[in-house]
Amino acid sequence: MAETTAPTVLPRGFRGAQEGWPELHRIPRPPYRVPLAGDVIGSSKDTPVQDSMRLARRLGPIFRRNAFGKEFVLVAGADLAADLADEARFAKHVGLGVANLRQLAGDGLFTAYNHEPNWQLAHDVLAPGFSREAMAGYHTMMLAVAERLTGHWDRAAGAGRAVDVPGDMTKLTLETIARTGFGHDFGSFERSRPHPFVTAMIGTLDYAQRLNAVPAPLAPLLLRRAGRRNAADIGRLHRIVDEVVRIRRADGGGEGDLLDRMLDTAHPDSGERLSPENVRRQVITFLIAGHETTSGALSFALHFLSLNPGVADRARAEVDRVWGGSAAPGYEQVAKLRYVRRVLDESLRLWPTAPAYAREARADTVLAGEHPMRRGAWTMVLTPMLHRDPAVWGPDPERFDPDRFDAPAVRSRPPHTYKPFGTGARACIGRQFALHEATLVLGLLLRRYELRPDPGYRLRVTERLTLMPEGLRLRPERRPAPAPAPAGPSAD
Ligand code: MNH
Repeated sequence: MAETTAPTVLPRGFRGAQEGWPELHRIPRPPYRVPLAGDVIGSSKDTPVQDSMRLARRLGPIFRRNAFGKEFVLVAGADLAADLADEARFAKHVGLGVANLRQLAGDGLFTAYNHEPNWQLAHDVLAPGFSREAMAGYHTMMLAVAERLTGHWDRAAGAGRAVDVPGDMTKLTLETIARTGFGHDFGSFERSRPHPFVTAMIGTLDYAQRLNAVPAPLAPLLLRRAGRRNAADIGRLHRIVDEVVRIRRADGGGEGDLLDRMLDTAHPDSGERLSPENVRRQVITFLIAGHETTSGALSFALHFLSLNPGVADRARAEVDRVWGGSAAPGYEQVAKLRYVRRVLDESLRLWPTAPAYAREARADTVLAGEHPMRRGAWTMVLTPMLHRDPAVWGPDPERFDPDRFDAPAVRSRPPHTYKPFGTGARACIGRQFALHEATLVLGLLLRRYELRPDPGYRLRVTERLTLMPEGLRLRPERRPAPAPAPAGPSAD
């Protein structure tokens, strides 16, 4: 079948692989292609990642897909992903889903093109907000938000009710980033329905994903209603963040949190500050990036804990041993939960909640010595398949096993085989924040509850650029409080 040609109107940031990959024909593709529509057989607009995972299983470590003449290359194998991690030859590519978010977040930190000056400016101004000292400062607020969650779960446990795990984790992580980063309280736990910020955010993430499933030139036509709803969602998000900023300005400053950095902090060298327009983009970026993926990570981890009682017992024993009966574990006591952290690492291996990242060639190069790429050509790393490459993870990569992350096992693996937070200069700035928050919360929940699965639940993963275990419910049961910590130095 003849290759379809690229449409003449491309969304910004999209370059078809037809131009950038001179030996594209050597890269496997699905056997059945529909003229114009492309590889639509057996694929759904709602599950692009899981469809790509199926294709990877059939086609191997590198393959291509075509939708409406948009041809792109996906990488699922560890050797190829390791080569793409070479920052001298490759950089972040803002394409597909990420490019579709530029309507919302423009040159905010996540969606900025590498060449946009506001990336480096915002990166340098905001990075100290993720230093160790800054993180230690967030800890008490994180604990306070977690107590709202346990209050809610205590009531459910008392009534023998199941809890809505993704819904509750979203309340928790949104409140956490809003309070620590912006001194703002969205009142999520007092609401019976999600905060309008969350509803509008889900709308825009979903729309950004759907934009990939229609031919670009026809998007305004085919998605007219959805496009109008998306514009309304963006307007709603803008109004919410403008209010957060207005309150801060009226208060005359906060206590040196992320928002203070965005508003008042000059670049250490150039003295430059973020413009009001850019501040708005950063606030939206951090409120979304700062909670949606952490919520998914916690939800998947709780799912796996509920299905693996042996793992849960071991993790719980660690929490009891390290934290004892201390009502409020200190900052330092969180990083000591080594096994709980491995549970999280292993959950993010199987279901990395930001499931792909794109890389582009800085100059003409040959990927892994085999696939020539022209300058600007790009590919997507399909993280869930990178994390299942049997050459790295062994013959049974689907098995949930936190011991894959004990120190000797990690040392025995080649570098660049585990990438839930992306790679290089544009990797996640909030990684330590997310890991601290999630480890703390898992520790608190394990210590307080047994997590009973809903016997009828089968994992279904929803996609809205990010991944989430759809409809996951658990039945928390209070367990007796552990004995107070023994006096004197502990064995840990
Ligand atoms: Mn986060 C970039 C995953 C938590 C803020 N994040 C990325 C990337 C991945 C990612 C992958 C790289 C994307 C790309 O290459 O296109 N992030 C995660 C995951 C979690 C997460 C799996 C939780 C688990 N992220 C957080 C938190 C914050 C945050 C928490 C903020 C408090 N992330 C960002 C920002 C970027 C980013 C900002 C963009 C960084 C840059 O480009 O400089």
